[in-house]
Amino acid sequence: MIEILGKLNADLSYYIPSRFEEGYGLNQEAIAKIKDRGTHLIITIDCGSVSYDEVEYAKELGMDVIVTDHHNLNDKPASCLLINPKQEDCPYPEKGLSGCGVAFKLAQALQRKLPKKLTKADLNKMLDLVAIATVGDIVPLTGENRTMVKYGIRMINSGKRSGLSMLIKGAGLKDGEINSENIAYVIVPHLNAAGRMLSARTGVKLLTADTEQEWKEAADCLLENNRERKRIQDIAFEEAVAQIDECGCQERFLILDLPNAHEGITGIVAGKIKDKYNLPTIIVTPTGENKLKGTGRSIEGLDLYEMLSACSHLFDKFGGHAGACGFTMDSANLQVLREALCTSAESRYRTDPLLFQSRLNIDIELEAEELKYELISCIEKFEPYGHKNSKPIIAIRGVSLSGPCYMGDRQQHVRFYADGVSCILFNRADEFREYYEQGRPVDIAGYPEINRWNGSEKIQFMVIDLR
Ligand SMILES: [Mn+2]
Repeated sequence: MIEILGKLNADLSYYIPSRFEEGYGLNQEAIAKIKDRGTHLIITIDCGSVSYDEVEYAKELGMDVIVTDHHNLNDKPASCLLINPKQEDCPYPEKGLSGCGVAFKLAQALQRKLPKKLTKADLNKMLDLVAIATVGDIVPLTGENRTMVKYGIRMINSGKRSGLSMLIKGAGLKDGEINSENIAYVIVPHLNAAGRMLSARTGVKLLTADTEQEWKEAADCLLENNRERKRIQDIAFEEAVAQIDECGCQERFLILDLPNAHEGITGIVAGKIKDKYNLPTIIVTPTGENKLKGTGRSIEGLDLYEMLSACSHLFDKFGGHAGACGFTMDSANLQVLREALCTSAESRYRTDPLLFQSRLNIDIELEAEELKYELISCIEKFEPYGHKNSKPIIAIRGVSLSGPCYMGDRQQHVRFYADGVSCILFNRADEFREYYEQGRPVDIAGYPEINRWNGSEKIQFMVIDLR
């Protein structure tokens, strides 16, 4: 919006609410500050659609408000120009747009009205940002989102946004060869970590500045900050694992007390612990006097929001959805909450023990000799992969493995052959050692890739699991 409206000579400034002090939505203090800057019109992006009172306040102060958003309307909608495909009477067919995707729709509408001032090329140049935001907002990579991400990745790879290119190179990725996984696991975390640890404005500077000096400063700042984020996140993760190992408990719900963890990373750590143990996980940290802040992540099929709703009397505030929740409460209530959630998870376990078993969804079974270039290039046509459009997982049953070759500084990776197909398994080499050393037939699951190296091309199968 800053770039698009900037082309219309608009007199602009932007405001990003601090996730710690303000939360994500509109708030009165922010609106008052924005008014003091001499603002006449506020356009919100991805800040929710139900800030009725806040929008009324802005109107009282004499400002107009346009809300662009993609969240569910679970309360009284703001009474102003509201652009959100999830509104009941909105005919727009793509309901899964990201917050940025909706802003892009506004940009497209402006371009149609003002074709002399804004060109379609101006819009296309924005698609790199739409791609990053669409992947980062974890909306389905299907329909229009997938199309925008596909062309947005081409825009990223054109290298035209120099600040972004600097970040890409600084993070050790190959400029010009970025895919959706690189966006999800490298680019987004760098931008995201700035909002978690310092200020989201650094990311905006990287993407909108126009001097070499500013790009470099922003890129260096994001790289350094992300290293720091990773460092404290790893410490918190180790602490959490130690806590679980120490208590040796058999609970079906993990509630971990990490008093030293930075609140910007507890959500990520809760997610990693949930993945490691396949159990719903909440991490609590102290906040203010005798108060706790909790962040939870749940496994598929277990609705965390519903479980916390049953304990709502224990919280000062709580919110979220099936997979992720947050709350604040009196420290004194922690023990009661722990017992309630463990009891509830235990009863779910008794009725459905499989719920707590990690599962791998196989899309298709093939024979080893069916892994051909034609098949692989066919599978590539479904890219970019991501949320709700995951890479197809192939199972090959009853293959014998041979020729293991260990790699990595701790020999944690392994290459081997499965009925003549070259395979690679990352990080879990040790876990399956007997499989490739005994030659007994096993089932493998993963996906084929074309390994391009020194001008030659070879098919290799990326193994993600064996049995
Ligand atoms: Mn959003």
